[in-house]
Amino acid sequence: MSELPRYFLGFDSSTQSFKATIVDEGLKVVYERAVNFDADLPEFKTQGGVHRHADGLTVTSPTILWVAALDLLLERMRGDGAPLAQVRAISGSGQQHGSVWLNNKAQGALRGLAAGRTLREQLVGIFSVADSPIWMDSSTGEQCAALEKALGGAQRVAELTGSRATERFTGNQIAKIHQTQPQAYEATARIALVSSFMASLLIGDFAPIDASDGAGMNLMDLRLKKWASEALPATAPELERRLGAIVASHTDVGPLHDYFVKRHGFAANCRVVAFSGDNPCSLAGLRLAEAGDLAISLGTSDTLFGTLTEPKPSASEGHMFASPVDPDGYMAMICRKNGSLTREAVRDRAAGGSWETFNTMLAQTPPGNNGRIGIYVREAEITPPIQRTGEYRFNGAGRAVGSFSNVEEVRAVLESQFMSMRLHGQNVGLKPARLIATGGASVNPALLRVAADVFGTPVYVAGKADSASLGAAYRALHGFRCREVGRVVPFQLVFANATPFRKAVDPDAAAHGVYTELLARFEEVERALAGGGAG
Ligand code: 5FX
Repeated sequence: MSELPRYFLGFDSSTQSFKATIVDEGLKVVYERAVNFDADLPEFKTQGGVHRHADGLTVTSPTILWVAALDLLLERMRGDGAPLAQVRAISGSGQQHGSVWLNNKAQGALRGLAAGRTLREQLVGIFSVADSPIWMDSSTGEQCAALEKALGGAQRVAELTGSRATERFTGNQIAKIHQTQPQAYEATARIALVSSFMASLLIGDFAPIDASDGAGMNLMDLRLKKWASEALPATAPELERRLGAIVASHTDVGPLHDYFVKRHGFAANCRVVAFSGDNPCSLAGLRLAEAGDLAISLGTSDTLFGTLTEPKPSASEGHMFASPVDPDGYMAMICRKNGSLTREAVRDRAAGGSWETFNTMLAQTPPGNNGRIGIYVREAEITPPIQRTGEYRFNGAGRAVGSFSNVEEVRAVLESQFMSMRLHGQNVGLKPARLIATGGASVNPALLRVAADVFGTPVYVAGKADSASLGAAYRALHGFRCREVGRVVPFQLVFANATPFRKAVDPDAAAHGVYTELLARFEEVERALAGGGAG
């Protein structure tokens, strides 16, 4: 009797959508599908998956939206005939830092899920805070200052947790909720991350937080991978019992709940592997194994990341996380908030909303834009921290100017994004030998050309733009293998036979030289803005 193929499913609960990718044991993608929050679940009235609040700093998403999206996506998958009954393990990715606030009815409701009713109907009453603060929130400046004061400064917080106190990081969001909604905090039995919450739905119980996503909270001792005993009381009282355990990212967290077997047609022996953050999952999906392999993810936020054997925490920028694929390793990352939405705003204004026109216009100016530098802060920026939104332009002589021509503008936005990533990546120990591009914007060759020239390295593209859900599927396979043999299997063995990435573009040495020369002036301009000055 021939055995049926075994499949591995990765979910990605991202800012704007919920996606699924299924791979076979040879890592071939056999199925993909997505639900878009704004378009497919319009009753939640999100824009780009989120609600922006009137203060301009607070950003949340209705938590029940993610619950509804899981059932909707699974219904679509079943309708498509996706091989759900042959999925042997599921893992997932969640937008980092977002928190889910569960009350004392939550665990019972999760355990008792009945297949005859939707998740949304059964779980609508389990939240102590209905709207999850997400990574775009920058409203916790006060709480960050208090944490740094309590722990002995920014460098000390970075040494302990991997990052200085950071506004979107979950611990500071927890401190804010404790201070502003004390009754809701009191009524909270468990605080989950988006990642561990989605895993909780699947196992029908509270799922642990994995060490890689746990590092994005300012609460975990980065080296010990345990809750940092000094950080917890400086954040909120009786926090440890509300956070549950931290596990290594490859850990099997339990069997799939019967709800999904009965309602959606999974097999009863399907396992769930700890979910992790979207950037950690992308690191897995992009198979970043060699030092010098850096990923550049071009999405709602732009991130640059790679693996390190020793963390180099910095008080001024970037983040160190635990590796999602090696319990002894680390990953370094920088995150820019002004990514796709900022590029698109310039495209809409200067190139009539068309990428084709944008690319044609880009070819009309030389690399370096004749010394022009533009810094576009549509949203308060994370790297470097620039709170004041606005657009800042400087001519070749370094003087502030009010505007650029349209062709100069399209080049300026890309060059400043990539120069900023080069500069700050270098500051956190990321030394590029090649870049692997992913995310929605990685399909644009003109954009990759600018990246290659700025960094001076070839740029490869992952076949699929969506590396987070793919990485989650790889991690499902990795966790499944580790459980099968009862020890940690090197992640490299999981992808040993996968098709290599395609090289999209080689750098042009002359153009790279122009950017290297421009970088010192770019750094000065950026530093002045981050320090509160403006053009
Ligand atoms: C990383 O620190 C971030 O805040 C973002 O990249 C989110 O993870 C996007 F989901």
